[in-house]
Amino acid sequence: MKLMKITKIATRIVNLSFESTIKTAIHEMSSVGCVLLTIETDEGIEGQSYLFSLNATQIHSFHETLKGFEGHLIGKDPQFIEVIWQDIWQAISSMRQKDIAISALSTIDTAIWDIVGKTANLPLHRLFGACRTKIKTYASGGLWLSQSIDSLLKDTQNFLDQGFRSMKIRVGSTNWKNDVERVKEVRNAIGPDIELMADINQALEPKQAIQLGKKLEEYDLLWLEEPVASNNREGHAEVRNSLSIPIASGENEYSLSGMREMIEAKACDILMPDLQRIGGISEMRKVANLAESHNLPISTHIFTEHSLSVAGSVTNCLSVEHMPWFSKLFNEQIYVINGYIDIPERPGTGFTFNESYIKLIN
Ligand code: SMN
Ligand code: MG
Repeated sequence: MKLMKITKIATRIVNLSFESTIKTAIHEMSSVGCVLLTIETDEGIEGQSYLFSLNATQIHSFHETLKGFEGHLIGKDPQFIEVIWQDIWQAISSMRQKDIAISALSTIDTAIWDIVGKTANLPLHRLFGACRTKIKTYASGGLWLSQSIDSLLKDTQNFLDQGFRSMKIRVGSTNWKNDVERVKEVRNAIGPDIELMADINQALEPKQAIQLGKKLEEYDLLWLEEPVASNNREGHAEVRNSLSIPIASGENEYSLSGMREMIEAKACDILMPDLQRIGGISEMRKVANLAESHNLPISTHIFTEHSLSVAGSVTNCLSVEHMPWFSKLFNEQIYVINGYIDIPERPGTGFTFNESYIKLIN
């Protein structure tokens, strides 16, 4: 058995600007700030991954925190990834606000899995035990709350032209009647055979969410997402029990224990782990297994490219969210064919940084 050691971590901050400012019920976004991570080894094999924050909020804190974990990595064998994960987890255990530290841990975990996959010369879903070669996806880079109805309808056509068979609209505005009108227009435009979801982004109180949800029941939504504040688990359960539309939630949960609390509270029908908040590929797979034991599916949140190895190796993954914001960072592109994305067959995560593009924007 050849032993391997981590020799260096390299980080960069890059900013990706949007063409225009976009809104959900609680966000106003014009860019994403990203920290790109490359972990080097004495075998010459590198692992890569990234984290981001909306509008680059606190991006330097994320960056410093990530760099601060270098001492936990140098000289370590990347194949002992569980030990590395637990060691960093231990180091942050006394912090009250763990969000930035867990994001850094997640990014490290995913980059190390990239090394482990490349070392085995296997795509990660095959290393983990593959269950599929392609996964359903839904269009999420559009249908924002800030758009006019005309603009929503243009998005629906663009999505269909790009090969999507499923899409998500943002709702949760101050006037629920506007939300109903927008969902109605979109449903009419796409017809009954295209899947549609709606995301409230935590904006409503349970009673308001139930009022809106009742009106939306006739539009055949695949799910209603984050109806109330993410930490209001009882509120989630109240909405879930009052509506026939399945409830999806969990993008704001950190680590396995956050998801366990969601499950215990019977807060939702579909769990949506976010690779950066949950703790990387390792923890996302644990979440999927925990969810499976409760007969619950997962659908991954953003991080389209880097969530594919999980989607290809856990049977209870329904779909991955397609968010195009980060695609230019990578040499390898994903394609949507009849609503599905192929799980990459390249070793590791299957995605490498496009250095010439990164140089261009830096
Ligand atoms: C979302 C959250 C944050 C930024 C963009 C979109 C949304 C989603 O909650 O699920 O896509
Ligand atoms: Mg959401």
